[in-house]
Amino acid sequence: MHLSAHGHVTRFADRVEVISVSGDDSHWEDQLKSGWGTTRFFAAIEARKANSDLVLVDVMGAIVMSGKSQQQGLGAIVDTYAGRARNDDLGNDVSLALYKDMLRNRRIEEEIARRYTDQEMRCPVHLSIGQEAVSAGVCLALDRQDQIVSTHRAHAHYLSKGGDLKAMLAEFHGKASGCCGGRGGSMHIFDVPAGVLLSLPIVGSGIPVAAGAALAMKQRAEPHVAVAFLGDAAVEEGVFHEAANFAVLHSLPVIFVCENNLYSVYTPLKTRQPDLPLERLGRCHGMPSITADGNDAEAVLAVTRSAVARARAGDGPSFLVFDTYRWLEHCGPNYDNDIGYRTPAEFEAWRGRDPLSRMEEHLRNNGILDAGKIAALEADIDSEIDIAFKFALESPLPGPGEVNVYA
Ligand SMILES: Cc1ncc(C[n+]2csc(CCOP(=O)(O)OP(=O)(O)O)c2C)c(N)n1
Ligand SMILES: [Mg+2]
Repeated sequence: MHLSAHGHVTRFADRVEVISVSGDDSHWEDQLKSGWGTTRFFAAIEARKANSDLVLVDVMGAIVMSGKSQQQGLGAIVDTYAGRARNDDLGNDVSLALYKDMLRNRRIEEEIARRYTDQEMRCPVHLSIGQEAVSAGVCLALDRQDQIVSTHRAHAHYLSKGGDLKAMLAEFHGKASGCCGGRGGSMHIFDVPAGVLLSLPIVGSGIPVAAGAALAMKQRAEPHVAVAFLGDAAVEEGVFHEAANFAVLHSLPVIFVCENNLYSVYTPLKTRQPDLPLERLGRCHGMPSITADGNDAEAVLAVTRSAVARARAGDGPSFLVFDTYRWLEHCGPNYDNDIGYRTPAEFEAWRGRDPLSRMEEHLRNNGILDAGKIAALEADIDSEIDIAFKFALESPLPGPGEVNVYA
């Protein structure tokens, strides 16, 4: 068997765990820990010996292959899995799709930031610049009929899932053509046909809605999954734990995606939580839980695919933690590194791990992208953005007749 490393992907290396491999199988342990640790799939495998069985489990804990060590051996098991993994290999098309999605979201949000001081958008904006790999990787793992529920920081989730850009920008401008008829603003964007069920700014409040959507899917025997996006602050809300418990109990097809950008507004995670991995909070409810590099769209995609497969197979929820970093201020278009709640060194370290540049470098190195192709992609995106802003600016405001009186 020959396994070729794909070069740049080393991120799951710390997930490789080989327990009690002995005798004839010991050389596979070295393979898993070293050579294969640099390939994107084999590094995602844990090999463990349960009683006399050798078992390979994927990153979400699902058993992908098992066999008696004497009869089959770990090598044979891994060989078999290798065939399956190769069929699943991400490939350049997928990497390019992730890149395009991140580039589009980056440029849309940069343009929102640039135009914000025009005061035509009168709602708050929570930008995700720096965090684009999470929405790109998660949403590429989903089908259109799968549903997501988002937060106050919703733009990238909405766009990656296929939400309509014109309706989003019109909403930011308070226009009747906005996705909420101009009355919701940036924190209430939704697009049901695209599977963006809703976004909600009350921290944690979307989580049970996603669990409810998953319950409906299960009751209707639909093969879909629901995703709850949440920030690191939302795991501190009781409702996260209620929804997690309910989802595990009823084996719901829901994935809890925690975007850990280390801050709740200005308050760092380390002053809010003990120094323990956030993923334990999913595991303690009894669901497979994992932390991955949230600035690596391919890693996000691979982990999410595994969770989606579990959910579609009826095996229940998963908790995914993606470590990432917001570049701009919590709310608004500016950098706020001068106000002292985070250090310039921390910011620069994270900016050095820019998910977009990392993917660009990978694609350039593989001969998929060059300066000309990037410029062409940027021009297409910019023209789409111009058209959408023009639509938003020229759309009428809602009339008095569209006001609903609830009291
Ligand atoms: C229940 C509740 N408490 C407080 C707030 C005010 N608030 C808005 S966003 C936010 C921080 C959320 O942090 P996190 O969930 O980590 O998401 P991030 O902003 O980092 O993306 C807070 C405290 C709120 N909207 N809802
Ligand atoms: Mg946060």
